[in-house]
Amino acid sequence: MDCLFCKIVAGDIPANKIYEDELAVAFMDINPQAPFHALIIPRQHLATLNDISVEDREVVGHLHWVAAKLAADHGFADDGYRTVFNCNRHGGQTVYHIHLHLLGGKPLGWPPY
Ligand code: DGP
Repeated sequence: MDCLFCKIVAGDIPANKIYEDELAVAFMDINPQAPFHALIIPRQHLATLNDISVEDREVVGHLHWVAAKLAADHGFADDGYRTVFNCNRHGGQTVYHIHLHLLGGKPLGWPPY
């Protein structure tokens, strides 16, 4: 499958990986939008949030658990952070393998426009 993030999971394309387990891989975003900006992705290919099924609930929930763990491990859990899934064109999705953005390390603006 010609998927950039599947290639990062497989190790065929380098990435600054900061966490891996049986379900998920996390690595630093190549174009950071905050002092800390990681992407947390499932090992399995799921193109968009619209493609998840009831069987995928565990892995999608797990991505959030990894986000909270990384925020704690990197020392910004108490200050706070943001997690975001972008979906399709209006959501600003550019890579079609779901990824949870984890942004932290500064006060973040809202709303995002
Ligand atoms: P989105 O717009 O939500 O689909 O986010 C895609 C993110 O992926 C974007 O913030 C930049 C990041 N990205 C794209 N290509 C690469 C890559 O090759 N390596 C890494 N580490 N991040 C990438």
